[in-house]
Amino acid sequence: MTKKIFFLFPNTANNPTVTTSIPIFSGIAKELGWKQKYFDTTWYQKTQDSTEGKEKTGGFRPGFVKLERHYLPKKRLISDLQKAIDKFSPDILAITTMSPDYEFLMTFFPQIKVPAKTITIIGGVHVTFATDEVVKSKLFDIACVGQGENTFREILTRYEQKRSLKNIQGTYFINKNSGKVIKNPRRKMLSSEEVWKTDANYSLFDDSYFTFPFDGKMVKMFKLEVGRGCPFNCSYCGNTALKEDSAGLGNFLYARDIDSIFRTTKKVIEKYKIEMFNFTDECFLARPKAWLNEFAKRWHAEVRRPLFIQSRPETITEENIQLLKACGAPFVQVGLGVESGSEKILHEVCNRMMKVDIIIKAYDLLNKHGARTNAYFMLGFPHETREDIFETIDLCRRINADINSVAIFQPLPGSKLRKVCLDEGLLDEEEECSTYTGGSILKMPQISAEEISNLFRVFLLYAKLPKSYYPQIEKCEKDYENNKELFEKLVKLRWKIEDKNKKNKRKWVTKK
Ligand code: B12
Ligand code: SF4
Repeated sequence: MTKKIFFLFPNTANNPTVTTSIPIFSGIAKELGWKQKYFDTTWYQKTQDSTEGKEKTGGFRPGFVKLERHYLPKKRLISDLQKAIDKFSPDILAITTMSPDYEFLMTFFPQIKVPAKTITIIGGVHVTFATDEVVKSKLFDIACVGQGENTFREILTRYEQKRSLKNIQGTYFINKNSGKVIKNPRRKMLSSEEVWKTDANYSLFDDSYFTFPFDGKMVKMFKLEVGRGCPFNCSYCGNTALKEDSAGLGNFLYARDIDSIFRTTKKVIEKYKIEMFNFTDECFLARPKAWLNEFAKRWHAEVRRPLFIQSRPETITEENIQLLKACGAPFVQVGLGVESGSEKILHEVCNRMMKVDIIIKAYDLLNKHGARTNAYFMLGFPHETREDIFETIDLCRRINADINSVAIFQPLPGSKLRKVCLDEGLLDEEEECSTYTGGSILKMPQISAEEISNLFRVFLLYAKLPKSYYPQIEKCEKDYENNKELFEKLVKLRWKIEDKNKKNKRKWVTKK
């Protein structure tokens, strides 16, 4: 009989997300002839909506949320999921989670009655970072630690062959009744050739998963994996922890095989009429030069659609900008992690080892060439003071990026900075992380969580309006309840200034 697999993604965001892993696993299941069903929590309203949060702070344009769809009430989630599982009656239930997703999963999954015959397997970075916590829940039969491609294939193959699932490398096997756990040895990391060997299957996802608001209209956009891993070691980032986790097991940095990139782009352009590509690679320009040149040549010849990339400020050089131009895309949006304008925070807390000067130079160069720019800022770091935050605000004003994303620091499981927070008594182990717009969960002597949230709300007003507005902004910061009208007036003014600013920017001229 055909075997059946049910994929579950407890998406914490109120916008459509295709995880990188599920299409890969779906491709493997398809190859092995399994029937598949997909369920995610995207369309159920969450308690915290970071999109709305960003609109309120002027991070997104007013009206952005209205462009999005209508959501189902959260209370329907349990009954809908239960019905879907009962109807499909899967042999395997496979769940993927990052830490916020896992916390969300725990708000509803314990109430789901999984059929007795179904094997529940869970993986994702949260499982790698917090394996013991996942195992202790006694909700899963198998926890996958680290990369999952070969582990997943082996689980499905053994299941079909009616072989034991107890001793598969890269997994913890859990007896849900007794709580007894078999900790199997880790699996070697995949070679570059192996990573993209599987033909990822996107057929579980309809058009709505690729439709996003962009510049006031809806566009078809595809998140494309072109590399994995990052060579840097920032203390707040999961990449640093994953690198350490893979030590001694093999490769950690991957540049995707170029042929497989173009096979995927062709496929999705045809199937979903994709207009723009957003690379999931966090440091695109750190890939090897020869690879980047070959990529640019082929993008120009075969795709030539707009590109969204992320990189590090140090990688923004005249040479790399020419390389981006050589892709022939009508525009390129470059997102850089800025995080802080305080070198104390960048060096001593974030381990970013970067001078503020380098950040300024990177944006000046991108602005000169007319690239679209995105800047990511964070506030609420351990040891950060109000003065440090104002250094970040000043930097935001100086670099003049088109899009500014502001977040509140969260001590995510796996990150080095979480350990620092715990060691220094700034964090209660049981405290759950919030979304990046939700608020600080640290207890710090020099600044309160309330002050961080207040500064977060008005960050972009301080950064974008003339300094003569500071007394008015400060009123909104310190007494928002009694100054909501003023706040809205200032947000509108901010957008007016941004629009004028945009017109003055130079155009991105591509290579013909
Ligand atoms: C691309 C990316 C995204 C994409 C896609 C996310 C996704 N779910 O695929 C987007 C932009 C949507 C995203 C969003 C967020 N992200 Co993100 N993201 C990444 C990034 C750069 C790469 C992830 C990736 O695609 N890796 C390749 C895939 C194949 O790996 P993988 O997902 O880990 O899966 C492998 C294994 O974990 C395992 N596995 C996974 N699931 C399963 C399931 C089973 C059953 C099995 C057997 C195995 C298995 O096998 C897979 C193949 O090897 C990572 C950094 C990193 N290096 O991980 C951050 C990262 C995962 N993101 C992170 C965060 C915090 C977020 C957000 C919460 C941030 C926010 N703004 O709120 C949101 C979450 C939104 C949501 N929808 O839930 C953190 C997570 C830290 C943590 N402790 O959880 C990371 C580590 C970066 C960081 N700053 O530290 N993200
Ligand atoms: S450069 Fe970015 S992706 Fe790399 S370790 Fe630092 S924060 Fe993480």
